[in-house]
Amino acid sequence: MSKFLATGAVMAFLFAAVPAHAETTTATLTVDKMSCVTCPLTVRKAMERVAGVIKVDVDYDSKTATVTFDDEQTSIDEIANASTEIGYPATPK
Ligand SMILES: [Cu+2]
Repeated sequence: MSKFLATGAVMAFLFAAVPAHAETTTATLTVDKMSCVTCPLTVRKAMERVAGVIKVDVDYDSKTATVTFDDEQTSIDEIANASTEIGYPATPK
């Protein structure tokens, strides 16, 4: 019995040590009002501040942002809002 409990405790510890598998989603947004080459940096910083965002690539030429995020922590709409709030209206493609 005590051996069973000890094994259970070890198993629980091992499971707790392994991070829960997070689902990630990659989505593209259209970003308006970018008027110079430093605008994408501003947009990227704003999007990266959203909790759950893993990776942001903003392309000035195509006026798009490609965002990878944990969809249990945030959503594409929240990320779009972060950009819209700083003056660059973003729309999920
Ligand atoms: Cu600019």
